[in-house]
Amino acid sequence: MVTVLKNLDRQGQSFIPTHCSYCGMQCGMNIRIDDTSGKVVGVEPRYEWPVNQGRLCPKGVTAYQQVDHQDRILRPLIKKNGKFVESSWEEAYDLIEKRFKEIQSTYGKDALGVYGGVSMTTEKCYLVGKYARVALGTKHIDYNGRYCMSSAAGGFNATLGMDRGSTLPWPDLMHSDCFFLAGSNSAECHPTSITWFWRGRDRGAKLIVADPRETPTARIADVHLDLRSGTDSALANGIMHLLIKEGYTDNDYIEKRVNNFEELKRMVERFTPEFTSEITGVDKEKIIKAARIYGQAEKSVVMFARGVEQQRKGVDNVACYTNLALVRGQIGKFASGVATFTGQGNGQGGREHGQKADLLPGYRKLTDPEAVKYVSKVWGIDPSEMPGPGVSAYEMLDSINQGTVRGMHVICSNPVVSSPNSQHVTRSMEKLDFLVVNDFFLSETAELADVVLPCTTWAEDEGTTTNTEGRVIKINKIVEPRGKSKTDWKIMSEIAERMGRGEFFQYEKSEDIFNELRIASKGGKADYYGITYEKIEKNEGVFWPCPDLDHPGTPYVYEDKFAFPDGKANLRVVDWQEPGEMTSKEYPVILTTGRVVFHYLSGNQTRRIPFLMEQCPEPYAEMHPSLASQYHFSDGEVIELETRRANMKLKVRLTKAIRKDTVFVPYHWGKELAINQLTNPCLDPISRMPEFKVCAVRMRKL
Ligand SMILES: Nc1nc2c(c(=O)[nH]1)N[C@H]1C(S)=C(S)[C@@H](COP(=O)(O)OP(=O)(O)OC[C@H]3O[C@@H](n4cnc5c(=O)[nH]c(N)nc54)[C@H](O)[C@@H]3O)O[C@H]1N2
Ligand SMILES: Nc1nc2c(c(=O)[nH]1)N[C@H]1C(S)=C(S)[C@@H](COP(=O)(O)OP(=O)(O)OC[C@H]3O[C@@H](n4cnc5c(=O)[nH]c(N)nc54)[C@H](O)[C@@H]3O)O[C@H]1N2
Ligand code: SF4
Ligand SMILES: [Mo]
Repeated sequence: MVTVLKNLDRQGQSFIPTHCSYCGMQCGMNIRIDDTSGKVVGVEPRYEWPVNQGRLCPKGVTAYQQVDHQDRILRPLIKKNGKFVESSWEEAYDLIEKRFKEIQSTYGKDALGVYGGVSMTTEKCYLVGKYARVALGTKHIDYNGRYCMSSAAGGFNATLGMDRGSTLPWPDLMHSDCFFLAGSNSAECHPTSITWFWRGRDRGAKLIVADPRETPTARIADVHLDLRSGTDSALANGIMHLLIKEGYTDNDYIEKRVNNFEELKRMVERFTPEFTSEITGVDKEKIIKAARIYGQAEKSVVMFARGVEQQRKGVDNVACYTNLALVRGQIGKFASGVATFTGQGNGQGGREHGQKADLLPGYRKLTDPEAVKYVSKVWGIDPSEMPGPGVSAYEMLDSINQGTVRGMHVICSNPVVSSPNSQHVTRSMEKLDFLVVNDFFLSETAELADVVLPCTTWAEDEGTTTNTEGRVIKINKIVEPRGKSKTDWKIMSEIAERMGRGEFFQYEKSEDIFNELRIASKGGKADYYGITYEKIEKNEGVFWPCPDLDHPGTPYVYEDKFAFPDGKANLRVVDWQEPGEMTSKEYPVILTTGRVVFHYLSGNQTRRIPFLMEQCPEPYAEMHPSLASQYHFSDGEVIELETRRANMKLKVRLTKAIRKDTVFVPYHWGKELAINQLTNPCLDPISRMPEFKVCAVRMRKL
C-alpha cells in the first residue's frame, strides 16, 4: 500500500512517504534510501502534506540520521558484574521471565510497574496499557505524557467535556484574525506551525504572546505579555474581566451553549487591570491592549503549551484560557477555537488508549464498571481480572522508596533525566530489584537497567499516530529492523508469552493491533472504529471521533454541542493561586525550564546528531544583564544554581529577552547537566503534572 517513489531527483535512490519522529506537528516527509546499500540516506519535506506543506525544522531534517547511527543498540544487553554484555533474545527473556515472576510471587502483581511513552505509534501505546494490565496484571502503569499533556487533558475535560487537543484543523489558522499564544514557544518547539501565523499576519491578523521570555515567537508579537512564571490564571482572569467590562462577550452563544457565566463574572470582578498587573508583573496598558485585540477579532484562536500547563495549577490555567474562547463564542467554527500544542509526536494518540494510570482505550475510565466490562470483553479477560487505577508517573517512581514497586519496565522514556527532582528519582530507580528498558540508544535510564532490549526506530515499523490537530495519520515502514532489534509490540507480545498470557497477544502485524484498538475504542470518546489504514492513506488522515466506516471523521469538534450530557460547556471558575514555591529572601530568583530548537526532550536522540550538537552543545542559565550585574556575573561564566533540592553548575548566558527576576535553563541534558536536579516535584492536584515551569532558586559566584 505504501507508495515507493523512484528517481525523483537522484538516480539509485527511493523515497518513502512518512512523518517526522519528533514533535506533535508530525510533518510529512519522504525518507530517502540508497537502493544499493539499503541505508537511510536523507529526507525531503512533503509538499502535498497539509500541515507542513514542504517545511521541516532542524530536528526534522536530521531525524533520519538515527536509523543507521553508530550508537544504535543492536542486540539485547544484560548487566553482568556492573557491565553490559550482549546476549540473545532467549537469554534476555529467560532472565526477565524469572525475575518478573519472582517479584510478583513474593510481593504481588502490583510490584511491577510499567512506564510508557508517546514517541511510539498508537498501536504500541495501546499495547503498553494492555501489556501492563493483561500480561503483567499490574495496576502500576503510567507514561511520560503525564509530564506533558496531562494538564491540557484535565483543563479540556473540565471545560469542554473531552480531551482533543485542537478544536479545528490547523491549515484553518491562516484565516484567523487573532492568535493568542500562551506559554508556547512555537517558533522553536513547533517551528513549522509558524507559517500559519505568518500567513494570518499577511492578512492583518494580530498576535498576542504570553511568556516570561521574549522568545523568537514573542519577538513577532503585536503584544508581548511578559508575565511572571506561575501567574497565568491571574492573567487570563484579568483579560476575562476586560472582555466582560468592555462588552466583548458573545451573549447569545453564552446563553445557548455555556454554563457558569454569572459565577465567573462575579469572580473576575476583582481582576482589574491594576490588580492583574500587580500579580503578573505585566504592564497594565499591555493587558488592556491584548484584551481589546482579542475581544475585537471576529475569528480568534487561543493556543497554549507547557508554559501554562506544567504548573501546580496547570489544569486551572488551561481552563482559564479556554474560558476566554468560550465567552467569545469561538469554539466549534471555522478558523477559530482553542488548541494546545501537542508535545511528542504521538502525544495525542498515545494518551487516548489506555497508557494512563486511570484510563482504558477510547478514554474509557477504569473507575466505570461498564467500561471495564466492555474492554475486558474485547481483550477476552474476565472483568474481575482488570487491575484498578494506578498512580501517576512521578508518584510511581517515588513509590519505589516505599517498596510498593520493585521491578519496572520502561518503554520509550528517559525518566531519570525528564522527571523533576531527578537526583531523588535516580536514587529511587537504583533501588529497583529489577529494571528493563526498551530503547534504541543507551539513555541515562537504560544505563541503570538490568536488561536493555533493543527496539526499532520509527522508520522500521508501520503504524498510526495522531497529530496535534487530532488527525490520525500513518507512519510507514522505511527499512527492515536494524541488527537484532525488534518492534516494541513484538517485544511486549513475546514477554506476555513468557508470562503465560501469550494467547491475548497474537498479532502478526501492526494493523492487527489497530483493528483490535478500533473495537476497544468503539463507543468511547476517542472513537477510532471508523478509521482504517486504507482510509487514512486515501484522505490525508482522518480526524477522530470517527464512529463508523462511512463516517468522514470530525475536523471540527463541538460544532453543535460540547461533550457533556447537557451539551453545554462549563466555564471553570478559578481564582489565582500561588505556585508551589514562591521566591523568598533565601531563594530570590524564579527558575523556569524548557526547550531549544536544536534538541528534543531528554536529549537522548538529539545529543547524538552532530549538526544539532554543533549548534547547541550544552545547557546554560539564561538571564537578564541587570540580574547578572547584581551578582557580578559575566557572560559565559560558570556559576552555581541551587534550589531546596540540589545545586549544579551552569554557564551564564546573558540576554535582554527575559524578565529581570527569572532564569531559564533548557532541560535536554542528563546527570550533572540535568536542570531537573533542581526542579520542584510539586504536582497539580487533578492532572498530577509536576511544576517544571516555576521554582525558587538562588545563585552564587564560584
Ligand atoms: N525543539 C524542540 N521542540 C519540541 C520539543 C523539544 O524538546 N525541542 N519537545 C516537544 C514536546 S514533548 C513539547 S511538550 C513541546 C513543548 O513546547 P513549548 O511548551 O512551547 O516549550 P517550552 O520551552 O517547554 O515552554 C514554552 C514557553 O513557556 C514559557 N514559560 C515559562 N513559564 C511560564 C509561565 O508561567 N507562563 C507562561 N505563559 N509561559 C511560561 C517559557 O519561557 C517557554 O518559552 O515541544 C515539542 N517540540
Ligand atoms: N525540567 C523540565 N523537565 C521536563 C519538561 C520541561 O519542560 N522541563 N518537559 C516534560 C515533557 S513535556 C516531556 S514530553 C518529558 C519527556 O521525557 P522523556 O520521555 O524522558 O524524554 P525522551 O527523550 O523523549 O525519552 C524517550 C526515550 O525513548 C526512546 N525512544 C524513542 N522512540 C522510541 C520507541 O519507539 N520505542 C522505545 N522503546 N523507545 C523510544 C528515546 O531514545 C529516549 O531515550 O520530559 C518532561 N520533563
Ligand atoms: S516541526 Fe516537529 S514534526 Fe515538524 S520537522 Fe520539526 S520536529 Fe519534526
Ligand atoms: Mo512533552
